Amino acid sequence: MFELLKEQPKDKILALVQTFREDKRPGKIDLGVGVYKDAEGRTPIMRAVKKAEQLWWNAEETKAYVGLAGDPAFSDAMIDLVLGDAVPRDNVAAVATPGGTGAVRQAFELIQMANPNARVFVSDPTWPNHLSILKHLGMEVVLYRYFDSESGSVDFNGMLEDLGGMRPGDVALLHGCCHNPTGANLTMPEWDAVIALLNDKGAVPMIDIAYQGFGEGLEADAAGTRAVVKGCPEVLIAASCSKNFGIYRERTGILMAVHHDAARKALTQANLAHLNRQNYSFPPDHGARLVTLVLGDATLRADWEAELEAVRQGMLDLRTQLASELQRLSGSDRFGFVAQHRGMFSRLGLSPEKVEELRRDHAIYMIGDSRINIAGLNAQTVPILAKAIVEVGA
Ligand code: PLP
Ligand code: TYF
Repeated sequence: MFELLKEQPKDKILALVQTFREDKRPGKIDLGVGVYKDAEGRTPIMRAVKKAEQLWWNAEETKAYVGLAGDPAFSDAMIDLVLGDAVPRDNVAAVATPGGTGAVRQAFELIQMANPNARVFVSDPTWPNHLSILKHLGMEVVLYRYFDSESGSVDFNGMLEDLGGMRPGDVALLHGCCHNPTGANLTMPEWDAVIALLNDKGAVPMIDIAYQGFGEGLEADAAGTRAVVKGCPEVLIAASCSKNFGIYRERTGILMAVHHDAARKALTQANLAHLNRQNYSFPPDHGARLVTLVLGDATLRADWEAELEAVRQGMLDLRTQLASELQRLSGSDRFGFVAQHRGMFSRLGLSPEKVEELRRDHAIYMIGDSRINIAGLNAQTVPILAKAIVEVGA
């Protein structure tokens, strides 16, 4: 049987992690995978998370199963974090999932169960796993224009034009904030225009929010999602705790399904639990527990928010420094968008050949589409990157 298996396409982001590890050159710079790193290149356990872990080590009395949906207290805390008071709690069905990826996967499966004819409209470009999971599930994908690589900003006219082709019941996958891979995001008036268009078309928004707190701040980063929830009758939201709590390997995420009408919620909730049961029964608990503890304790929460804010500010400073260094060395404003982008990523708009040259001649690793992870830089490596970009003539 096994001989019938076919080779599968590699995850280019994870493949780059391996190539970087094998590179023996001192001073090599990793701007690849989207993992936060501090100025020393470490991915620290956040203080409040560590504290919650210590508290829980003492308090935990059993490892017996939780429920199929995970602990309802986790759902309550996350719904509050992501949606605030945009919608009554009673209108939201939710299940814990293994990471944001688990939530994305369950959302696509739910769409397929509800409406096998739904097409999923996906930004061009998007996180590669969106496309590979949709392909794996055999779902129809339609790309919508999103990024203008000349200006480094959102091609909003193109986006609206392409979303204009949606049919009732189609799904529009939107990044809640900190678009991966481009770093270019919608303004509030643009969110409002998308909401109006989706309602006009009878299409359903699905929001993937994996970087809340990394862009403009916890509240501002959720503003687009909250506007959608207020403005559209039905919304799916896949949220990840990997980045903003720094608990990548604990696999912590949540899928929310927002209803206009609370009476409809029970059926969706039962379907979400059913989906969890078919795929892995119970979602992981440890990371969800830490998140619940941190969000539920005023002191831990304040410390977490402060540390997250420092992380965000650090990335903003690196953006400003990189944009001005590129301006200084190239004498042009071409890369000014780096300071306007938000989140961990910016797509620089370099050709694959230039990306390869940077790797070969300068030991600087970025994804082939010229996406950089800003957090892979520090004050010392920003000038090195800027000089190399100018040197390869990008
Ligand atoms: N969605 C996007 C756009 C992402 O960049 C990520 C990244 O890690 C995720 C979802 C989910 O991550 P995880 O499954 O590690 O929570
Ligand atoms: O885009 C990124 O780099 C992050 C991390 O299969 C990631 O989202 C990368 C690849 C992958 C899962 C997560």
